[in-house]
Amino acid sequence: MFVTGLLSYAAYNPDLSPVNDQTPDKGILGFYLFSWPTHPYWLYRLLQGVHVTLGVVLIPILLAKLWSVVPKLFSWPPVRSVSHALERLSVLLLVGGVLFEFITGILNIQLHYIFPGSFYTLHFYGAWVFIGAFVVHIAFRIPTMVRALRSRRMRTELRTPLERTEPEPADDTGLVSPRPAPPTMSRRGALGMVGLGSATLLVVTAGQSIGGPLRRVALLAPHGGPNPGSGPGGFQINKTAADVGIQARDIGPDWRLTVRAGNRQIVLTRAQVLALPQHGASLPIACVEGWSTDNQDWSGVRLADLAALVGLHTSPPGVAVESVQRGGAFRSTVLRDNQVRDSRSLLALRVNGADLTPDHGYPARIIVPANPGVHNTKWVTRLTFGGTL
Ligand code: HEM
Ligand SMILES: Nc1nc2c(c(=O)[nH]1)N[C@H]1C(S)=C(S)[C@@H](COP(=O)(O)O)O[C@H]1N2
Ligand SMILES: [Mo]
Repeated sequence: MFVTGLLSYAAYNPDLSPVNDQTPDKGILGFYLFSWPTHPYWLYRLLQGVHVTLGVVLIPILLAKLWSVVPKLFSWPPVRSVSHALERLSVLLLVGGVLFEFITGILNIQLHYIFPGSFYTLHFYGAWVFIGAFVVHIAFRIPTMVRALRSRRMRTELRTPLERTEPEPADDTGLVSPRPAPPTMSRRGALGMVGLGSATLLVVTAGQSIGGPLRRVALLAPHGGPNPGSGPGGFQINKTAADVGIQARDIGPDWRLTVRAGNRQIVLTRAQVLALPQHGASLPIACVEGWSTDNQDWSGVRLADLAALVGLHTSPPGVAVESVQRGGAFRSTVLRDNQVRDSRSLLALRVNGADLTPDHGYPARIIVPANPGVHNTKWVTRLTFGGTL
């Protein structure tokens, strides 16, 4: 979770802040090691699909794990010595951190996309708290873990029915009851229940990321599930034009595209943009919330060709993108030079053989391979090459 989470963070191109990443006071935690690539085009779809699907599938495992140590969490007296106090503190950060990450993550994918407001920042800092505490916890617990796993064989355990289920032998961990009641469930029953819970969550979630026939059973998916409509624009919509207050006149005949670099600027009507060389690219939309569309056939003008229109014929720089959308978090973004230079990176005018629908970003939208959906700005009106916002 931590690795795919940090990769999602890197995919925002956080160095292009303050537009792409508005995490306050991130300091050295806000590091990035590389420019986010455009190959393979499905990279972000895979990584963020794994982050969110794995997160959902881990819920029963997390709950079972917490249940198994519950007596320890409330042991009395809470602190016995300095080293005990430190260990308790690390457990507090570990359990608190993981619950916090799961709760914020699930709220985000189920209820609301809130960027760059508090979710993104809280989940980012929560991840660092969690991983710090996790590393400390593992370092202290590895010997116990190895001993416990070596003490019995998985195969034997799975063959033991309820009537032959014995309590744990007494030990000094404080987790074994001194006066165990008769078992009500075998260990295999407990494992099976958790496994079945996870498998069920996998089935009702994974389709939003994997697509294909699995989409039909993605019942827990608020966006990536079945019934995204029909026709050329019949794929998932994150925010509709109405949701974000796009008015008919913003995207009607008066719409213009402004392309700038330094003090060069050109202004084009949609017909003029359509008269430029049109290129196709088959690419998905992969939202940071983990859902994604199957590949769609986009067509439009290459970002590199638009850079050339304002004099940047070789090695174009990055581009600041602005939408007609007035308020809200999605108004603008910055794409980096490697994204502009990829020949599949388009200012798309059409999808699946028809004009974009208003909800998919008509008159023009960004589509860039391996780009998080959030950076594929809809209703684009201005591109500033080499510019920041
Ligand atoms: C220990 C558990 C977890 C860790 C360490 C973790 C870590 C991270 C990190 C570092 C990021 C990138 C920074 C950010 O965007 O804020 C991230 C993003 C994200 N995580 Fe998690 N995460 C965890 C659990 C979850 C769970 C359970 C879910 C939901 C099922 C989830 C959903 C998300 C989403 C939707 C994003 C993208 C947010 C955005 O870019 O706006 N995470 N995660
Ligand atoms: N202007 C603008 N562009 C936007 C958004 C938005 O709300 N406003 N949503 C973004 C997000 S989060 C995603 S996932 C994609 C979704 O594109 P779609 O609705 O065409 O599937 O558009 C992106 N571009
Ligand atoms: Mo998104």
